[in-house]
Amino acid sequence: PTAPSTSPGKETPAQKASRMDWWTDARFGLFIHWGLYAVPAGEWQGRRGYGEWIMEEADIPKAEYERLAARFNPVKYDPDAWARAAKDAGMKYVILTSKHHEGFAMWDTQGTDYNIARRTPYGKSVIEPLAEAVRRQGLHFGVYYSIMDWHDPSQRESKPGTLSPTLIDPEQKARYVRDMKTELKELVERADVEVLWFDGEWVDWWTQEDARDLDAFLRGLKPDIIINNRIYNSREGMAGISPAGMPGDFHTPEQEVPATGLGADSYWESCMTMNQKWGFVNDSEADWKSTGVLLRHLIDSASKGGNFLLNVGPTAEGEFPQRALQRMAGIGRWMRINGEAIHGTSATPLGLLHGQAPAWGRITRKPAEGGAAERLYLHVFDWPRDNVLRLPLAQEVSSARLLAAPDARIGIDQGDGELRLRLPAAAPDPEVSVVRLDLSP
Ligand code: H79
Repeated sequence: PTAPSTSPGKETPAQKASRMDWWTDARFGLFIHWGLYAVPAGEWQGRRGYGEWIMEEADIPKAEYERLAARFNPVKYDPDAWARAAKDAGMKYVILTSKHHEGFAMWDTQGTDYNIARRTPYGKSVIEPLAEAVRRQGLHFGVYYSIMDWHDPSQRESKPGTLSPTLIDPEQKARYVRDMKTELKELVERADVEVLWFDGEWVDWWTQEDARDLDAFLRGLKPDIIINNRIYNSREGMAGISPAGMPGDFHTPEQEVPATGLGADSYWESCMTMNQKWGFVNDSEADWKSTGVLLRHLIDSASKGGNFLLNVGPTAEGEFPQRALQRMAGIGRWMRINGEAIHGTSATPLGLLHGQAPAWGRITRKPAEGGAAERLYLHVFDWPRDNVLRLPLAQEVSSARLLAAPDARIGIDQGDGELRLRLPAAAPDPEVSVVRLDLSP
């Protein structure tokens, strides 16, 4: 169970639920990792296999890395096209990297002159334009922000294998934290940021007191802001789970969907790449997950009560890679027919009996609302060989419909605490077919 996000006593679980309402309903968002690392695109001095960690992993000196800025000129950047792609994929929010571990700010900030407006031929911010485009599509907007900064003078030159740079000097740290606040305040105010997605918090100098102070500062700026758990240095591994009682609005499993979810009272979001890296890299089709695999991760997350944040790494010219667009379009085709089985749904105990998801697929649920019956959505990953889907359900079913084939006949047998659905001989959807069950009150 997750503790209330703000200081205990300031917000009840119901108040938190109401603040988190749009985010919980959304279930599906777009992550965008965009920074100077898109220029080398994963390759340095003839060696490949790097990603957005290239500065650290290829041990590039600050002065040399800075020169990438002169080559960052996203003349093809079309924020409306990005926002439309997100909307068409069925995503409800977008999180853009404002500043990754490399320390390069993607907006025109007073906090550091190491920013896109000052150092690149492009010469202007990319953040506010995306925030505006995203809102024109009716979506929500947030930013990623790294606490660790490989460029700032407060933090030593990167060394290979150094995940945790140590501060040189306490005065430098005080100045750095002031600059962080300047930057975050600008972002919240200029882009009306709804989610702050922190990362790089594991460095040894980032204390709980620092985090509490920043947390209070941000919530003071915007009381209904949503902040991930990584504002606090408390993560237990890549599973992204903070201990109970740790403030932060949601847990952040990275590159995985928790096998059994994280419990009914907890908020979480699994973030995942389509390929092997978060930033843009020159790679090949073999490095990419298929549309079907990504779709199943989205459904899996929703069925366990969590969100799915799917990442794209745009090129330094400002375009989403074709492979990313193809996958987003494929998921979007599925979502246009089956989106009601994702958006606004929650987990059901039936979907994780004895901690096990059904062998044939996943289940999401919508409570009875405004005259509508309680609904269960059966996401059939593997079509049953005998065309009969069995469910341990005693509650009476008033209708069963395939979202991809509303006119197809489904036979309903119920008895002995079991529901048996006689399905058509073939799955109507090549990826995942969804059966909508209306339950009698
Ligand atoms: O921005 C993307 C990546 O660049 C960044 N997070 C996503 C969203 C990231 N990916 N990998 N890492 C960061 C590696 C971090 C690994 C560790 Fe740790 C940091 C291992 C030990 C310290 C955090 C704390 C994870 C385990 C304990």
